[in-house]
Amino acid sequence: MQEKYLVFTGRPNAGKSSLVKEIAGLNIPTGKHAGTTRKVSYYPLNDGLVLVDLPGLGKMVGVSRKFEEKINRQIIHFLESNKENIALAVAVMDISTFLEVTWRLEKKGIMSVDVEMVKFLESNIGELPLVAANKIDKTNQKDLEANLDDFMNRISDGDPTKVKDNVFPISAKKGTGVGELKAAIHEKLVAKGYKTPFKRETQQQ
Ligand SMILES: Nc1nc2c(ncn2[C@@H]2O[C@H](COP(=O)(O)OP(=O)(O)OP(=O)(O)O)[C@@H](O)[C@H]2O)c(=O)[nH]1
Ligand SMILES: [Mg+2]
Repeated sequence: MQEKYLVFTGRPNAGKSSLVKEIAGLNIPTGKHAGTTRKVSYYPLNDGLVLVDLPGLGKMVGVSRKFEEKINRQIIHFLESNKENIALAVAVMDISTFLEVTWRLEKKGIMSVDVEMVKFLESNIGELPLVAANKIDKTNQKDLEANLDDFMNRISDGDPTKVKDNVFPISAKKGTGVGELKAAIHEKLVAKGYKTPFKRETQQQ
């Protein structure tokens, strides 16, 4: 039977692997520098579902430009060739630096990779992904709200009410909000027929 995927996407260093660790209780490598996860990594869950921790899409530290491009192509290839097999996508982003990074890129005429990723997943898979707005512990409430508002405006083309239920402010490091996100992932998967995706006995350690 064709495997189905619960996939975690995002820029390098966004906190994808840290979140996967928290959500699925897996002991996998995380790191200070962008580019820790260097291959598409598969972790079987229950019900024929496989969790996929992707490398980061974008600039990595400590690898050649050629290797970085190869990995970036692999990520896009995985997402495009598996669009029928992706049960659910979770786009992980660093919300604490969102506006700062977005403005810097805009000056160079480049669109935010986080916004682009959400839009790409939405059109590729046919539904809005869940979004883990991570690293809220690194920002204050006022900046967090400004960053979240701006991000939600951008991914919804100016109608944030359409997307707000999909966006979860979290700290993978401290655990804040992770329970709510996990519950939302669980609920979406159950609605798609995966009854006990996170059941522990069949999980890889
Ligand atoms: N302050 C803070 N740091 C975090 C949080 N989540 C992850 N980090 C840190 O961010 C760094 C990157 O975390 P990873 O989980 O390796 O990120 P990743 O997205 O898997 O990165 P790549 O595999 O390189 O694409 C590590 O130093 C983590 O400890 C968070 O919520 N708050
Ligand atoms: Mg990683």
